[in-house]
Amino acid sequence: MIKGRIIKGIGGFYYVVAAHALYECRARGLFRKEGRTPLVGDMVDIEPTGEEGKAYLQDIYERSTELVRPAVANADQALLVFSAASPAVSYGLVDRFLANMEEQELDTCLCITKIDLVSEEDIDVIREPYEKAGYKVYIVSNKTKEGIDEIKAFLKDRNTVLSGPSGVGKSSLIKSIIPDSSVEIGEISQKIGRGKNTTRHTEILPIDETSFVYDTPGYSSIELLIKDEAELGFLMREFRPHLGGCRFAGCSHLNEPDCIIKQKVEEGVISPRRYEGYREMYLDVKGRRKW
Ligand SMILES: Nc1nc2c(ncn2[C@@H]2O[C@H](COP(=O)(O)OP(=O)(O)OP(=O)(O)O)[C@@H](O)[C@H]2O)c(=O)[nH]1
Ligand SMILES: [Zn+2]
Repeated sequence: MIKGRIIKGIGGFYYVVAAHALYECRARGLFRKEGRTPLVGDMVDIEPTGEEGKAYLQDIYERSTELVRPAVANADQALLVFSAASPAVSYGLVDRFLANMEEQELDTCLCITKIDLVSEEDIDVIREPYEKAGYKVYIVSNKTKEGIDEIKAFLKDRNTVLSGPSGVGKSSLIKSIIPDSSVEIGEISQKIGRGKNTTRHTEILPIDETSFVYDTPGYSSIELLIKDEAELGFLMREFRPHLGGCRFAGCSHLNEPDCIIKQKVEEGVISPRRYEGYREMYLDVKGRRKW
């Protein structure tokens, strides 16, 4: 028996790196009976079958974290990647991703790519709402390599989920960090300005012995994990210190009088952009619940 890590799962096979070798593994039938599903990121015991590069997945170690979206184990932080331009920032997607990460209690930082395509003023406009909310925002260019060293430092000795919409430069970022990695870089389709979704499966890539990135597929929409819109305020980092300060206990922060959140937006403490994101998510969750 050897201990390893699941780095990829495709079509019923799990790819496990153990003792510096890659094994294609089938999970033993018992997992299904026990209702356990191996996840990318799981530390596992495998038993080589005797055939070269093949093994059986025998046991899964206890997970330090378990995410639903993306479905991975043992990640300890996330980096949300989005581009300053081409494609333009989808603020709605950023807010949704952050809300899901807050719900799953995974610490998240932001990374704005393609800063070589816009002015410094443009970058400040994009990053400000998130810095105000309390998020660390990195800015990088995969072209000039500006900001890459800071990302390397952020990734050092951690298991980091790399996530973001299609075409924002996640694969390029990995190439900037690990120049000899084999990830594919898709050409943006000029007509629709969107990526080709080159990455289709989550895959763990090693940066060094103790630093790993979880490269996840790009997306064009995100479903919120929460089912009750009343919880949404708690997922907004910058709302939290003020919650409880509204006149009404169940304040939705949308139309009620004497709402501390709306007051903080007016005072410039909370960014109007983030408040708008909150409003959209609130109405979305509420609308879904009716069905
Ligand atoms: N100018 C500029 N172009 C970039 C930068 N980063 C990536 N690109 C380009 O953007 C396009 C998409 O890059 P990818 O790295 O494939 O994007 P991705 O996020 O991995 O895309 P998916 O696999 O679809 O999720 C490619 O044509 C890259 O050359 C950057 O910092 N500056
Ligand atoms: Zn309120």
